[in-house]
Amino acid sequence: MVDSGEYGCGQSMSSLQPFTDCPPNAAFIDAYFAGSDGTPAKIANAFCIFEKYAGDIMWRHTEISIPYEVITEVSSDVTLVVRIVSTVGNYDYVIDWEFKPSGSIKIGAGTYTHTDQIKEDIFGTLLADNTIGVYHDHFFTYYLDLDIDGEVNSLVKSNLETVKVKDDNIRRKSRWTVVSETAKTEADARINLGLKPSEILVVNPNRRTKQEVMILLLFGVPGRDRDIEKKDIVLWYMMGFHHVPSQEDFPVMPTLNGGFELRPTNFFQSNPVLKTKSPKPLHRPNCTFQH
Ligand SMILES: [Cu+2]
Repeated sequence: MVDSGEYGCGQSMSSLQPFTDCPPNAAFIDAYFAGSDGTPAKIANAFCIFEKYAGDIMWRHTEISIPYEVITEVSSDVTLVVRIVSTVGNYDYVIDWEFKPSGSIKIGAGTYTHTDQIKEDIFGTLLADNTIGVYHDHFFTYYLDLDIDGEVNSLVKSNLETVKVKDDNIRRKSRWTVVSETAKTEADARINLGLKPSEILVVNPNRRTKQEVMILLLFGVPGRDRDIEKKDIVLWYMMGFHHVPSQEDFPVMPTLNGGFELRPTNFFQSNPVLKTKSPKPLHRPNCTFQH
C-alpha cells in the first residue's frame, strides 16, 4: 500500500490506542504479516475504521429565485476513515484513507517525531541547548492500482490552456480551455505536478455514461517507457515534505499533514450525494464516570 523511506509501512505498523489514536466510535482490526522465518506475526489493533463527522458541509444550496420564499438545503459531510500508524525510525506516520459518500477518496499522511534524530550539523535549526533539528525530507510513495470499470484503462492529461482572443471587437484578450491528451507510453505519463495547470484522469475508454467517458481524477508518476494506452495500468504517486525543524517541534512535533484526493469525474450520471441524509443529533444521557 504505502512505503515510507526505505521501509514498508505495513510491517512497521503500531497498535492503535483507543480514544486517542482513533475516536470512541472506532472499530479495530488486527493485522498479520509473515516474519523473516515465515511465521505469522500479529499486530493487535493495527487498523481502525470509523465514521468521521468533523463539522464540514457536504453540499448546500439556497434557492432565492422563488418569490416570497427562500429554500435552504444543507447536508453534513460524514465520511468513513481507515487509519494506521507506522513507526519508522524516530517518526510515527499516521496514514488515513478517507472514503466520502461523493465517491472521493482522500489520502492523508501525517508525521510526528521527537528529536532523538538530532546530530551536530550546521544544516539545521538550533531548537534547544545542544539540540539541532536537521533539515530533511519525507517521501511517501503510493502505489495506486485503479481499475475504472475493468482493467482496460488509459491515462489522460487534461491541460488547461490559454487561448488568445483574436477578434478586436471583443475586449477580452484571452480565455482558457481544456486540451486533453492520452498518454501513449510511460514517458508520456510522467508528470511533475504544479508546473502547469492540468487534471490527471484515469479513464476506461470503452465505457461511457450518457454524456461522457467514465473517468477518475488523480495524479501519478510512472517509471519506464512501456505502452500504457488501454492497459491494466498502475500509478505511483510520490508526495514529499520538506521539513525545516522549528523550536515548536521540540521535544515532540505537532502533526505535519499532507495528502491528495482521488475524485470521480463523469463517473456518475449526476451528483451521487443528493439523497444522503445528515446524521441526527445524538443526545447521550448524563452519566458519571469513576476513576
Ligand atoms: Cu521531519
